[in-house]
Amino acid sequence: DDSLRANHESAIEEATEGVEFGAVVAGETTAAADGETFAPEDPAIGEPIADVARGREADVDAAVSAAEEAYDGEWGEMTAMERGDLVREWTTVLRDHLDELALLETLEVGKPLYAARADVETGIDFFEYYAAAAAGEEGSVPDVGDDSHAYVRREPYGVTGQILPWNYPVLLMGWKVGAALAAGNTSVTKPAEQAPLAVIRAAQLAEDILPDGVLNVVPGFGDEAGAAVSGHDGIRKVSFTGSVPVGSEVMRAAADDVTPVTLELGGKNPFVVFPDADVESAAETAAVAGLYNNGQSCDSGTRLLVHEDVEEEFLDHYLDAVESRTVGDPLQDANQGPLCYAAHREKVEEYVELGKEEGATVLAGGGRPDDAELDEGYYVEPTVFGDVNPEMRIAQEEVFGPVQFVTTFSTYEEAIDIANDVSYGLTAGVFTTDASRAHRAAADVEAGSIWVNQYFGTVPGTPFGGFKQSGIGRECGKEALAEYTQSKSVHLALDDPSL
Ligand code: TXE
Repeated sequence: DDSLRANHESAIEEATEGVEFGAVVAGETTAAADGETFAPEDPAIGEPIADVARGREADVDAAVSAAEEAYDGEWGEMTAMERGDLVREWTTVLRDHLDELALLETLEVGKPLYAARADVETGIDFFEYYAAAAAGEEGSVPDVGDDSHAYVRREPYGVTGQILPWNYPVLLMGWKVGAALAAGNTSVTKPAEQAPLAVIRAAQLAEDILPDGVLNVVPGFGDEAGAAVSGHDGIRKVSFTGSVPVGSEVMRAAADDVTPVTLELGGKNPFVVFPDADVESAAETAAVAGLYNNGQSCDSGTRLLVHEDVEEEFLDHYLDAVESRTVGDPLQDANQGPLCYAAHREKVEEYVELGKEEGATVLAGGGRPDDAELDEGYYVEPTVFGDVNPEMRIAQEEVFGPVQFVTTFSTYEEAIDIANDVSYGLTAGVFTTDASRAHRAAADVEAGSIWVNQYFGTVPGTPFGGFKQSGIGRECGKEALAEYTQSKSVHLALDDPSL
């Protein structure tokens, strides 16, 4: 039997055999304190993958105690170089287990294997980057005159908390936990309830390398384990990626004991094609910008703003690119698998219906793929809307699915106005062969990252984060290390040198 279902069932067996998906606390995998579990689903077949410990407040408390002890112990005494050596040792083991981790992500997120591998590898790259970057930090020595000497130390917070979404589990673990540990903190991480498996497994692979309690993972639901992390008074810094309403809630919970937060809250990102652009290349890039990871990316380029003179040429190439994408079994490396979970597909489908009701025209997709084998999974066709007015809800709200729209502009000012007229400001694409226009647009568009004649270019060295409601603070790059440390100024009086 080589049906999609049979292949997934045997892949689930292969990926989960002999693994206990518990909480990882103090270097050990344990059941939840009350013994309860939950089971994330494989969205390609709508079946549970494995039982996972359902962590709650008591489990987060235990993890915070373990993390405090680790911070007060040998971890707190190590140099950045020593910590980095251990993290790098762990990344060697992670790379040895790349296939296993990628398979888990394919099963829990629904992303194609090739993408899961690429995403997990990127996460591992981030751990390595931070290990090296932290070792290269130098502090500073300001000039304060002859009578005094001053220097600025950067110190870790201690125990830090990370709340992860489901779209890029190990990659975002790399962004957040990588920076936290490299900067000298210990961590308590809460993976998303839809996708905790690869994160738990990655943490287990550190059990013999990192000192106990440095890296803790407590799986569970947002209002249970998640709220216990954001409201915990032993956690001195919280980093969260997810939706705007939950981001505000995390911030409110953290505010009670004035815990600093880094929030990354999604986007509704413009992709602007000026009339002098290489239109064919822009069109092909646009399809990937909107459809990679099924559009379930905070940095998806979903609002295609195209100059009216090149609209026809753009649409020709772009719709070809969209229609040539394969939707199917993620284990067989289709371009797109299912959406991550049932309720999420419902949300995406509601937006597709809303777009139709608001009067937009469906230029591609608009429904579920017509393939009986895919009926059990949470699939949606890549969907493109035309005749969209920028005021419509589908033009303003984050859909987080394979849904893009095309609208035109006639002047530079109009393009910038539309690009900026949303509550988000995470990323933007600018397509032009005019260098001056590229730099001007890069300055005028309100977003934390601008990509010119390319899309998706986040590398470890460049900061990533949002303007406006897309968030607070920055991840990636040295800014992330700064967010995971606090400065301390030290002043020392210099005596008169006479003997
Ligand atoms: O996010 P949630 P969901 C957007 C995207 C998506 C929508 C909903 O538009 O359709 O959010 O997705 C934890 N206290 N993004 O429901 O609920 C939760 O358990 C503490 C954008 O997945 O924000 C999970 O670990 N934590 C995005 C994490 O928060 C809580 C990535 C995210 O869940 C909590 C994902 C609480 N009260 C979704 N409630 C991006 N920025 O890339 C939930 N959580």
